[in-house]
Amino acid sequence: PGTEAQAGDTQCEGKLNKEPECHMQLDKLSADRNHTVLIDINEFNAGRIVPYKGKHHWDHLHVKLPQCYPLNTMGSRWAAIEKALKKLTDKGVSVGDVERAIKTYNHSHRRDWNFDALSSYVAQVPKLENNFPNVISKMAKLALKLPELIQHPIPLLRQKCNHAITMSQEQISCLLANAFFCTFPHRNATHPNSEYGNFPTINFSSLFAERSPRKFQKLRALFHYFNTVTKEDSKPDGLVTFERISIKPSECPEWNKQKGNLTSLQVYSKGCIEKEGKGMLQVDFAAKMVGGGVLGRGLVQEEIRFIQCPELIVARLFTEKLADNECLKITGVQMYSNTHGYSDTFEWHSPHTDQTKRDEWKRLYCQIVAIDALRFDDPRQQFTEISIKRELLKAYVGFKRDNVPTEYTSAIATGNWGCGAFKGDPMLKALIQMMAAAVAQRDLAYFTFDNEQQAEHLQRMHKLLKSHNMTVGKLYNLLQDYCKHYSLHHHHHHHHPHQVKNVFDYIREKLAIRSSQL
Ligand code: AR6
Repeated sequence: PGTEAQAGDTQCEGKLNKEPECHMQLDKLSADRNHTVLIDINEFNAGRIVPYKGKHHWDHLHVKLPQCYPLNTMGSRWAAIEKALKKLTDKGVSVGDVERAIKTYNHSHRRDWNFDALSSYVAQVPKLENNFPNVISKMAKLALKLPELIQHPIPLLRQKCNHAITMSQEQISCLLANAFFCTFPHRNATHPNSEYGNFPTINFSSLFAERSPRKFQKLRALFHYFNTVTKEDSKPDGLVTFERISIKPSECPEWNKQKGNLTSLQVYSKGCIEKEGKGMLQVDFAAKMVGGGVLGRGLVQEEIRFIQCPELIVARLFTEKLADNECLKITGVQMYSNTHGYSDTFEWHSPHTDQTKRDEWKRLYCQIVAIDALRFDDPRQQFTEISIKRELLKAYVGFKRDNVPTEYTSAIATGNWGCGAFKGDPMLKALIQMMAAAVAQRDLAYFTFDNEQQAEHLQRMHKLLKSHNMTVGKLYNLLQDYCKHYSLHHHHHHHHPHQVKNVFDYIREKLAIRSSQL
């Protein structure tokens, strides 16, 4: 006994690779032309985290920091910010004081920015949960440390660049405190042709306006984060890396020529990516502008993750809109909050103590990849070669391994990517992710988010495909056949779209015919 289970069992079910177990030791932390490190590496190797010094740049390749704002007739912008924020360190400040402070250096928005949501939060939040004047005072002090904590320019992660930025969690907290107080210059314009029109917003002004239960819950979580990072005994002291990956056309797989077989797939009807997918590469069902509506009304998978792990929000400061061949990978963010519910039922629940271990660079073993699916207003658009290719490429750039052997690479934790707000078909999207994972040679954990029937169907489909030794190329061709079938039948039945066979039924029938012909 036991011999049977051993043979070729490296991919056996239930054995998905996870960090830190599958971790391959990292080289010493170092910076190069593709990796900017905002802390001093020599100091880091001696066990200390100290900001790295450099010369700031005020240009289109770097984040424009408020302390670098060119002197003008109004004097120094940073001096104005310092003066305003210092007032907030007094005892007993109100929302009105915060609003007035922010508007002194955002004078042009003195009429159009409103603080309803923030006022309503302060009026409703239990005193024990948050002592507003106290946390505001600590946040103002933290924000004021910006010139001390960020002494090296932060490159913008622009389209077509492969570049990583590593910084400390303390630096992130300071940047986020500045975002809260809306100090980042040139980041308030809303029209797409403005200087940062291709970037997400970062100043928190949108979060303070238009009260709603969602904003209330978001503010609870964010204040909990700021409370935690400003407390001496809970201040995080590790590093986080943000990496933009952009693949060249020459690196794009030719899908119909892929001879690789599908990798393992474990489907779970219970659990979620962020908890049960711990240690794996966790997919963020992203918007092109990372973080999506986190600073506004949005509150689905991506926004919830950004609220639980607010360090993710800082990516919005420097990550340009993702193109079709790009993703953003984030390593080392901490989870600060436990939450319940989803969308309108979402609630901040309690502080989360993140027990995740850290790697050699003091980053938590937590890796997230932001990939944005296509939004389908008309579901028919997705059953076309062009859409399928686009989604395959997007999933592939997210799943692609670093230069590390498969046995040291974690599995991917994903689910109904692109199938909620973006209205994709869960069956098609699951097949696409299976194909991309196969080319990347990684296993998949798939969370159906309480849908038991879907879990069953998906696991059965995977088993069927495996039993037919289905390759990525053959599956790709089957999908193309399905697209033809779909457009033909959808056309005939456009009043009854449900009469078009779904993609799983189609594949099952095709494979049954093939078997019977053998
Ligand atoms: N774990 C596993 N599955 C989940 C989880 C979770 N934590 N949360 C949700 N699901 P959606 P999209 C399932 O709509 O369609 C945001 O605004 C659940 O079944 O968030 O790609 C972004 O910023 C849900 O219906 O992703 C984008 O703008 C499904 O995953 C946009 O939404 C899809 O979640 C992306 O929309």
